[in-house]
Amino acid sequence: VQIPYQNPAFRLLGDERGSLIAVEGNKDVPFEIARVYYIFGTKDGVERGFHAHKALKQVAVAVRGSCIMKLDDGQEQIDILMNDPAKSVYIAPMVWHEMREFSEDCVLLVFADQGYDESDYIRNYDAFMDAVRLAKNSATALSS
Ligand code: T46
Repeated sequence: VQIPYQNPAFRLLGDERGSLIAVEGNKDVPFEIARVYYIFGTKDGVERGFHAHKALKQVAVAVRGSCIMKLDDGQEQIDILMNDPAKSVYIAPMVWHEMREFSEDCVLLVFADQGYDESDYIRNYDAFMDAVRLAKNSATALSS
């Protein structure tokens, strides 16, 4: 799979009291952290996401419970089971993503390198595929 989604596992700082994970920008995630948000209380059967970001870089982690994250770079698709607070997924720019099968207790924590900007979203799959093809064609033109 070519989609570069695997972030190294977060370092577990545990002792006899339990576990702790610290996340620092440019260290545990590959960017300076500008925004953190979390998704929780997702109703049964709900699917979320269904967009790509033009430039935003994000790292997501299910700190509690589980869900499935689908990543699609326009060529390949992969389903990732997110169920480990130490394992995160990198959502690169121009990767279409969908989340489904949220457990009732799922808390999906997301670190992002920029503030919220609706104009950075591509929420239409055909428009996403057009942008992927355009980027591929201009890369081919540049290399020839
Ligand atoms: C993403 C996936 C993983 C804000 O006002 N500020 C924010 O920082 C965010 C993230 C959302 N919003 C507003 C925009 C919508 O009116 O909250 C509402 C729900 O957002 P959305 O429908 O985009 O939620 P998801 O779960 O489909 O997508 C979210 C993030 O928006 C998105 O960037 O990559 O989680």
